[in-house]
Amino acid sequence: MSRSISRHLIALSAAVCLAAGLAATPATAEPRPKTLAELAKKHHKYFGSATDNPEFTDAAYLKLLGSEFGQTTPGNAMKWYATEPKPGVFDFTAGDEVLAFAKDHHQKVRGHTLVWHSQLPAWLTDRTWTADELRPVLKNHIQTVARHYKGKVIHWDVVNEAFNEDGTYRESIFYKTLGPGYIADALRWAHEADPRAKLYLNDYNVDGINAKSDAYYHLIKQLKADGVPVEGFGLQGHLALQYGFPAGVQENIQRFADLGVEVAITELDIRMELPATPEKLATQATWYADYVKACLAVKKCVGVTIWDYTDKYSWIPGVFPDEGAALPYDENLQPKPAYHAIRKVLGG
Ligand code: 9MR
Repeated sequence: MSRSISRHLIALSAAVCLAAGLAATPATAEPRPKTLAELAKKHHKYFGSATDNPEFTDAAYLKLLGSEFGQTTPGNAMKWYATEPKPGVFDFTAGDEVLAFAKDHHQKVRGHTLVWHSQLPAWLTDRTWTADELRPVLKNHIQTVARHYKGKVIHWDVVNEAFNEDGTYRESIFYKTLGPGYIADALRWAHEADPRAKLYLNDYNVDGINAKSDAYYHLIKQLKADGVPVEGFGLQGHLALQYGFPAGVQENIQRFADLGVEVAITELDIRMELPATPEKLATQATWYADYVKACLAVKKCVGVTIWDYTDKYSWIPGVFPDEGAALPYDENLQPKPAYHAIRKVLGG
């Protein structure tokens, strides 16, 4: 190759590189904004979103789920009806699908939930059980599911929604058949099956200090005194603008931390009566910020999960007619004021 041709080639390739470089990073480009996951990580917390398997066909939805969030919780995939649809016959397909997505996107996963009065298979609820019959069924369910997901979930919501609003035990099939000791048994059995997952009790309307959160406070204190492996308390955080912001959220989180358990905000959403107005969306944004702030203020509050991230897939309209707009992204996956408020409180 002659010297002049090679000089031309060098000049040409330099020009191509320059053009490519300019196209990739124009001189005016801002650095990529940090994701909620990255912002939360600076506080040593995770920021996550629940998800559900039918949503896995929505590519635009998945792109944000996988990029913005550092943690996910399967909304339904690990519940009893899904994991043990027939007695002793287990199906982990849906849960495994969520786990595979989370693994690909370096997300932590919360296991939800082993023992709950709702979304049980008919074979369990359509008959009566004696304690001697139900106990081994419950143990086998907990241990088979927890063993399958061993090492893959950071937490288990072992018992979900065990109390009524007034702090009395919910009369679930488990309570009625086995008595209150089913909670300690469930925690012990789950711990045997997956000793490293942090074991949680989880409920709604326990954000502030009230009769229901008091019941958990006393129960967890007793369980710890008895050496039962309870390691976390989950505040679901399903709020509604029309009921006001719960009083004492930070104090409540702190009192559980002081008992020696960690706390997670597990299912945060803030619904409103429709239509959503700019005023309501602004209030919602303040509430999201205030709730996240309460978690940031307590070292043992380990992270926040919103109960899916877009109004497109929120459970609210299906359950509360004429209510909705509960999540930080709208139905077109566009961020709402709440999203910007959360970013700000996380330091973004
Ligand atoms: O998000 C879940 C929704 O898809 C189900 O239809 C619903 C059935 O009750 O459960 C939803 O999740 C619940 C969670 O598992 C426990 N806390 C309350 C949540 C909202 O109902």
